[in-house]
Amino acid sequence: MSEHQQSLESFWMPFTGNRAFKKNPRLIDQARGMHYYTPDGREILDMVAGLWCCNAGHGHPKIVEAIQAQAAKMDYAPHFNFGHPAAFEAAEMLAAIAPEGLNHVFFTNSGSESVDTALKIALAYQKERGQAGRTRLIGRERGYHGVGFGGISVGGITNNRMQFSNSMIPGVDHLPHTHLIDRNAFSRGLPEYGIELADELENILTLHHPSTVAAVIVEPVAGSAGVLMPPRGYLKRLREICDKHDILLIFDEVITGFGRLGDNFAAQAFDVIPDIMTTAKGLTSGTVPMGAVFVRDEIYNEFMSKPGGAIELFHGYTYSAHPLAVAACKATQQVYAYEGLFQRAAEMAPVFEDALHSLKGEPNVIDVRNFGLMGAVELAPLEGQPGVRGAELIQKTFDAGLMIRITGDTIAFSPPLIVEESHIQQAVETLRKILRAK
Ligand code: PXG
Repeated sequence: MSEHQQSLESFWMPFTGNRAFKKNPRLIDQARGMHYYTPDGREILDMVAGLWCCNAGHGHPKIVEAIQAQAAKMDYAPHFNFGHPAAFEAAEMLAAIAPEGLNHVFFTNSGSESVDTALKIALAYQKERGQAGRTRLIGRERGYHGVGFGGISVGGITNNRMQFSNSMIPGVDHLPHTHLIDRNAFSRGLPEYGIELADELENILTLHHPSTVAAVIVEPVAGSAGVLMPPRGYLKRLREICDKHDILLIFDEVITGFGRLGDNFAAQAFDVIPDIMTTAKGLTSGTVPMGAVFVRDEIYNEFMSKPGGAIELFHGYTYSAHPLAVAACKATQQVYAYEGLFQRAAEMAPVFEDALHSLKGEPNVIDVRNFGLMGAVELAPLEGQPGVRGAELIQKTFDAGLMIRITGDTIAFSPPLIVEESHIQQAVETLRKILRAK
């Protein structure tokens, strides 16, 4: 074994074919603006914002400065029974851009922790308000809610579940996914067909009785499973059904939050307000791990209404509102606001849409879909070998100076919100060339 191969062996890489990667590593060690750089200095255009997270672009000087200054001032602060003023300021800043009524923020360190926190708050809330029988949770096929046991239980990606026996949390059902490629292929923006898929919720509720259900959790736009759009009217219909049966609606906005769809959150972009909202990623533009769960006033107040000063929620993390994350969060939110990046995403969305849809008709392209600065190009799988075509593309695009995200045979795009038209054209033309070269 060469020295080079040996040095990669200790790190068990997440969600990666370790053996294939370590035979042919794709290493990056610098990032600035829209680009990553390989150790030998090759420039890679980042069309996924790292992993859907670096919305302000890489190495923003204001965010870097804030993290450096905080590291020097106070390394760590416990938030069990003590408090760091900046954490309260960060929560207040977030409440100010949140959908109406979601004014309380619980800090975590990742999307997975945000999801588990949201599910626990939902269950505890039902108990607090005297509805202890509401224990069931409803997710959706092809949903991704991180990798905690709660998240994989409500999630609907088979591979992420089946390796772990039946150790899911009990009492979970799933709505059907919304990817109707036969009817909606090449939709621009929200697809026309499929609102009736929301009505499946009524059927699940009939089966178990609505009084047994605590919450429904969905991604407003499913990200990991290949950028699956909600059909027009679908999210509103889910909201109506939840309201009718007094069930909490949780939006997992880990990807869709912080400008990705051209508004603060998907809740605002789609004008459907959930009761709980999970976030991470863009919260700090990916610079320091952090998540935040936004909670509606009524839920928070239910916990706070009990007499006495005892602990209201038996939940929290050593690193909830870690000072470095808080500093990164505050600086990131300031950058988003001062630079108008969410607005910028909305302005670039039509350019992005036209560019992606220009790939219609290229070899093996069976769908193109987009909303805001989130998009996907789906390829026909190789006969009997789903995922192979997609996997090959990771290497081919990287060799051509482009970073994309692949799920199966679907190529996902979610560029930093600072993306310019020239970057979009470069990405699409690089991909077009690769698709044609066969
Ligand atoms: N919810 C959603 C909607 C996500 O997209 C998580 C929760 C979990 O977040 P953490 O921070 O625990 O990873 C995510 C994460 C991909 C990909 O392949 C997507 C995510 C993570 C890794 C890969 O598209 N999203």
